[in-house]
Amino acid sequence: MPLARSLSVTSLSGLEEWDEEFDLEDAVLFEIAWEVANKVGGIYTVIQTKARLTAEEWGENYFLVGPYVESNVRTQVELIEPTNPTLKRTIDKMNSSGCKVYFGRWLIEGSPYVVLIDVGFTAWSLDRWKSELWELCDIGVPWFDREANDAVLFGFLTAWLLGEYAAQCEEPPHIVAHFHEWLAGLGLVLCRHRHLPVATIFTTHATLLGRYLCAGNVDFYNNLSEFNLDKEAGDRQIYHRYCLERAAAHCAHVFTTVSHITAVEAEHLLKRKPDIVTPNGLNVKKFSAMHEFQNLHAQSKSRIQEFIRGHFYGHLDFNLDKCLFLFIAGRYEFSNKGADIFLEALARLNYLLRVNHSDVTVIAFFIMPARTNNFNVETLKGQAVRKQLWDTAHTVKERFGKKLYESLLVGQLPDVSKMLDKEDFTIMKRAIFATQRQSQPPICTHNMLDDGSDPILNSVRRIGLFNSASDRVKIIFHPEFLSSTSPLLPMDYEEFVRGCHLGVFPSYYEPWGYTPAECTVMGIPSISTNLSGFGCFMEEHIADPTAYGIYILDRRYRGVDESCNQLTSFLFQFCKQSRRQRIIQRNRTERLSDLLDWRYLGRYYVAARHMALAKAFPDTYIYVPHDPTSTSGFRYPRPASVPPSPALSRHSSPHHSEAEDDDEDERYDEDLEAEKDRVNIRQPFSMPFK
Ligand code: U2F
Ligand code: UDP
Ligand code: G6P
Repeated sequence: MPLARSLSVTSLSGLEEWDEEFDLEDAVLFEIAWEVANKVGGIYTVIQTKARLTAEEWGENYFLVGPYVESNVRTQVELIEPTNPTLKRTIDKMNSSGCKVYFGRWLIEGSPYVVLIDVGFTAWSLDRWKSELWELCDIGVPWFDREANDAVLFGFLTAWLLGEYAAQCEEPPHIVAHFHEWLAGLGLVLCRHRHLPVATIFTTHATLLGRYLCAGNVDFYNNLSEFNLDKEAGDRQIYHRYCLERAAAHCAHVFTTVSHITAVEAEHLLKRKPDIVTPNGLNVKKFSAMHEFQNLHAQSKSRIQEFIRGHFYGHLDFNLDKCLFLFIAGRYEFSNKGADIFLEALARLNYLLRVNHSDVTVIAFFIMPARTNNFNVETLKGQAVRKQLWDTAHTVKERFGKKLYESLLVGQLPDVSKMLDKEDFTIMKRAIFATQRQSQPPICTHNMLDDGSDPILNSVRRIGLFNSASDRVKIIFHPEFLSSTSPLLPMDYEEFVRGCHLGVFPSYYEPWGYTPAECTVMGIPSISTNLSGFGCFMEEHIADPTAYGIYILDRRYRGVDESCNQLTSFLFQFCKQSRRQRIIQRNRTERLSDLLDWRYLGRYYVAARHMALAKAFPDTYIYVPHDPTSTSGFRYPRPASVPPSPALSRHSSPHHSEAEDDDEDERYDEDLEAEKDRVNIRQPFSMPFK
């Protein structure tokens, strides 16, 4: 996701550079994924955000290879003639042999070149290629698995492309081909089988079996070494996909995955230990003004508040200024993403807030796409009513203003009792009557197709959080990804995240987890877990993650109920923070951005490529592994300044006013905090961890 910020950073504070002595002049890099210019999930974010850095390194010799999808090409790609003569010959040759291969620039940061292959155009070869695959490695792909059929076509076509490119080169080429995920993996297997002069890398972003097993309520991590893999894959009808994935992992010169936790999983489920972990980064740009992201929070928050005014019309019996917005977002995998324990924790939080007579109201958003039949009338009506009240207030204001003006024109102070006449009152009463409502504000914004069996709705029914007046926790389920063109909540996802107070991602299965990482670079605190790649990565690099607004839930060594209690306690602690403390915490969270920047994390991809080149072309390249102590990179020490926890926090100004939102005071405090913490971060690398 492009994270719009204004001024780019040129250096990463305190980060040691890796000194690479690799001459890549005559090498070319192909990066192959089904999600090149084609948004399906998290891999798109990886490729799209990393493109600028990789394009900077490889220049004209970097080509992304993906599927041709007309609707995507129309909006994201500028088709051009191939710039590289060898590639031009390759594409021409393929196109004259019954393929449809396009070349263009992907219109994203870094404008990388893309080679897009129309797999449907070559579908006539499917049966032939499937039988070749069977002859080659006994993998039989059933006709009804459309995705696997696409994987076969895409695999044979990418291997064709690479083979043709190698054949068209005048000098023996040095090609690196980096394949992502099982859908692209067959191309790699074929490259090795055909002995192409290609250094191959395979990155898995999750294992197929891991995802399936976890979704089925299995005690996954305690049984990693016990599973009968062939049987488990067969039972789930993914045996052929599993074979493709495992074959790619084993054939690759270099095998990588996105986190240490997925590395362990891959070792057991794919039977190969990854050679290197390549964590996912983001394209971070810094604002020139330090507080800009705080201002953006305030702006986006007020837009969410507007939506809430409409959604809760007739039931606005809580103080919007004391309202905290929490959210969970991502693929709708109810238990893998931890939506189950989030709901349970919300029920417990509701109880705690009530018995403690808290004046805070929590609104928890669930943004997870499900099958729907568009927005429901009740939610649309809410926004219409809000708009009508706004218009009414505006009309009365105009009439009031006119009378005031006329009175001033004749040199008289207005008679306040006559400023509003009968008609004004009628207009206003009518508007108020329109806001009467018999029902509670809806939980779900859409008409669900599977309402009766939907896991979120069923949990809400069970825990009884129905947005009633006495509840301190309200729930809004938006079963569609956000869009700025929505008639209901016209905000894109990035704006929405900025306006929230806390992202909650208590995943059980999460190889990396972009959502909490995105929160971090926007300065929004988040809850993740020690079963997510992101959570483990942050734990490794930060001495006291909680102080930086990175709450890491223990789902590894605790039972579900205990994890749920811990989550409730995180949420309750968060609700007890004052505005001042939240602002300080956001500043700290944002300061971690460099850690998640591709300019730092890109080095692991660089190392993987060098490793692969050295393995494939040992006469030309030598790979010297880095000293692990010098690759540990960032270490964020415990902030020396006041921790933003209500119990421990004290006011740093002796003449502090109790008014929470005294912005002057806030600025002073946060600047002081920032300065103290910055001084600490400057002495990073040898800090003992914890
Ligand atoms: C891993 O995530 P994946 O991208 O492999 O997950 P998928 O199941 O392939 O796709 C999930 C995405 O599907 C999209 C949505 C999700 O991000 O954008 N989607 C949608 O557009 N419409 C729908 O109705 C439902 C879903 C891994 F699991 C993560 O932890 C990693 O962060 C990621 C990148 O490495 O790879
Ligand atoms: N996302 C989005 N729109 C939304 C909600 C989420 O584009 O309304 C994106 C989010 O920015 C993130 C991705 O969906 O990049 C989810 O990625 P993550 O790695 O968290 O999980 P995945 O779904 O890939 O397993
Ligand atoms: C930002 C703004 C402040 C505002 C605050 C609200 O920091 O710059 O002006 O008071 O957000 O914070 P809150 O956590 O209450 O949304």
